[in-house]
Amino acid sequence: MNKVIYIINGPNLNLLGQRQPELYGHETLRDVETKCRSVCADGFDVHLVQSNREGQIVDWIHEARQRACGIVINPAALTHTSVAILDALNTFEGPVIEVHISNVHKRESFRHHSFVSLRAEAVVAGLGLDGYEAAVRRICALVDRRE
Ligand code: CA2
Repeated sequence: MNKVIYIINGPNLNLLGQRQPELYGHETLRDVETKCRSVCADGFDVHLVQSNREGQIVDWIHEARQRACGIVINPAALTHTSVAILDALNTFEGPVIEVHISNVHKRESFRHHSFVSLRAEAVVAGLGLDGYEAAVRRICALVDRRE
């Protein structure tokens, strides 16, 4: 059976490819899912989801506890505010990697703090959409190493 990596995306990321391409690129989340699937190691698959609601993201993290071997998460603005997402991630046993499309450290100071970083094995910021692929490759390596 395939080992599934959940790729969870937060508020406004459904607009990828439609607005602010200078900051967030020209590709859509579906493009991200296809590219991530193509870089998975043998025996792995990805499941990409997006919501504008914090509670839905918490629910998907709970679902991942049973169904996923790792989580790649871009919580978007909730990165900087959500203790609920951090608490949910702390109940997940596999590796977690936090992704930001933009370099949050080059932006406003309120984007410099992340609750999710307290749980993440790694943080990728500023690689554009390539950051998702880097995170998926790393999760595959970490999961294979743990087995
Ligand atoms: O750089 C990132 O990936 C962010 O997580 C993006 C968030 C921002 O609040 C974080 O500080 C950094 C914003 C997501 C907005 O997504 C859009 C996508 C396309 C067009 C407009 C917004």
